[in-house]
Amino acid sequence: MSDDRARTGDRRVGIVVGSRSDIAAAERAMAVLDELEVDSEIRVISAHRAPDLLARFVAGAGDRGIRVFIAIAGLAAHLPGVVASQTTLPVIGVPMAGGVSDGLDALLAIVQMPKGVPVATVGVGNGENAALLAAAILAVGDDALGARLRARRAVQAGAIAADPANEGL
Ligand code: RP5
Repeated sequence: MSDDRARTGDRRVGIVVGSRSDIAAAERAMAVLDELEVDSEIRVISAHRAPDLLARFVAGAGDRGIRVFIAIAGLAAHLPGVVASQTTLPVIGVPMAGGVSDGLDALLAIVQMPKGVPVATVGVGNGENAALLAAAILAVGDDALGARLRARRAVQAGAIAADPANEGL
């Protein structure tokens, strides 16, 4: 984080996990955001065990500069929907593995938000894609960030082109 942003406390992405057991996915998301020079914060707040704290987190997020949420949860995985119910900022849900069908339960819970309150959904455990989608949303109003995203794509494509299996293509 730059000194300026540290001073203003401007965290553009709010990452929240339903349990400490989900923290690795949050850290993967934060690492991608760091790489793209997007500030973020990680909070550990269960939607059902600490609903008042979650409401305070969402209500105060705008003042901390948060413009996009990433909400990560397993099992009933209601956290992303509960966050989305309290804000019109974009919410990206990350379902976590575990439960009766090892993440399919959480995936369906998040992707099947009833109409009226949307949650964007990425793959099970895919904190990286949640971060990239959050950055893409922010890049709509930030050309420099858009350029960093394009550069990252170019690096990815270059690495695949450089695979010895692709010699001559
Ligand atoms: C959800 O239940 C959490 O998001 C976590 O994925 C799952 C299990 O939570 P713990 O029992 O580990 O706290 O609320």
